[in-house]
Amino acid sequence: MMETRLSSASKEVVISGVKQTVFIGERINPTGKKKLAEALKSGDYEKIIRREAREQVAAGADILDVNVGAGGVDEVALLPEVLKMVMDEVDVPLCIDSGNPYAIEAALKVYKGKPLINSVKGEESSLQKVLPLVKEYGAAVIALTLDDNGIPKDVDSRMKVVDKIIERCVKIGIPVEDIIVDCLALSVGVDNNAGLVTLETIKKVNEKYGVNITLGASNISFSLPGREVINNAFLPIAVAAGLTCPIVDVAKVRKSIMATDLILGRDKFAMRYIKYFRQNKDLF
Ligand code: THG
Repeated sequence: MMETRLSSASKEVVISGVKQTVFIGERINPTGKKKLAEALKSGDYEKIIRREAREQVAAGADILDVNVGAGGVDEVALLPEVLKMVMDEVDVPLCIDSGNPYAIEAALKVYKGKPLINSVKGEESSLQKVLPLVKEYGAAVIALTLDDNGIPKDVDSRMKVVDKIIERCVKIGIPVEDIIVDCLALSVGVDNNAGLVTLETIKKVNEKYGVNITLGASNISFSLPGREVINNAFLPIAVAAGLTCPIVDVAKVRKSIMATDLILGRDKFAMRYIKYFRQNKDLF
């Protein structure tokens, strides 16, 4: 089992399957958030960004994902500005979330510490643009199990994408422990096999490479009612299969994952769970 080490200006976070699950906070992302999208477009985003950063860390986020991809914004200019603001507000490692390699590079230039780049895909153009940045800046990277043809429906095709990305990383000198694989959750409301394919891919990646594994976990419940209960049913199974650092709305899933870590023998004497319970009785 590999360890991925990420850092902020003064803090290190270690991700590993034998330790507690690491939470990557998803909320600095305009997807489905009209207010944040408008704020990013108008330039009047300081209050909302600082608040989302502060509240997620208070809710237990170990790492924050930062995505400013709203329609009509200049990500190359905006991503480093928002990143600087988040670094000024909280001292946790950040996950630089953009499909634009120029925005990723601009963000890397201002980042203090070792960040996580989100993400590289299995297609040539993405591999050629993103991997040299990962290497040059000594970052870690999320490898998506998809390519030009979209998200493969079956486990073997997703594994082929994983094999390809890992081979290319190793070839240019990126350590395997700095690759975090995203096995991709799709909605079980759209395809009732989607959960099984994701879980099976997680197990295979874990067995074959022992690398850390992430997921945008809330995708599992997209288009369905009562999303929170579905997300909270899915996450523990995925953690048992090998998921080590989900991208989540931390406040909505922390309880279940703390209980999951306890059940999986990752919480000695249940100290962490009990401490959390004592400090947050109102949540139980
Ligand atoms: N894999 C990787 N990165 C990712 C994803 C992934 N980054 C983006 C996304 N998927 C994960 N982040 C989010 C952020 C928001 C939502 C879902 C995933 C979301 N927002 C609510 C909505 O759309 O209804 C808004 C809720 C609110 O207002 O609080 O669902 O898969 N590597």
